[in-house]
Amino acid sequence: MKNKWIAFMFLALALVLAACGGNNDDVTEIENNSDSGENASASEVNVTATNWDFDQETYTASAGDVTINLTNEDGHHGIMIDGTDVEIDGEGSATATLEAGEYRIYCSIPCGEGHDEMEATLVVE
Ligand SMILES: [Cu+2]
Repeated sequence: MKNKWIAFMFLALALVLAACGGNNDDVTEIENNSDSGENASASEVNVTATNWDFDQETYTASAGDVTINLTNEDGHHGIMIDGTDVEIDGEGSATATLEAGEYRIYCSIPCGEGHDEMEATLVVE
């Protein structure tokens, strides 16, 4: 009779522990899902061009769908990105699916004496 009681207590304890463990696993899964959801969401890169510069030397984006938005603050410029189909003539947007890496952004329109210096780097993580 005493042995049966001890066995029952062990069983009850095991159930409680299993239930707690299960809950923790659920919480972890939910957190992981929301993280991967954020990574999968499209990222945007805003580039402002002037005579003759881009507003940043380095732009960063998350791997996946990356949308580039170009604004011409001064002069008329465009963007091309090496190794991608991205091509914006004047103001506008373009979206490309990019893998992690470094890409060279450069002005695609002969815009004057500083044209050759209009370069920036897009870092995709
Ligand atoms: Cu140019």
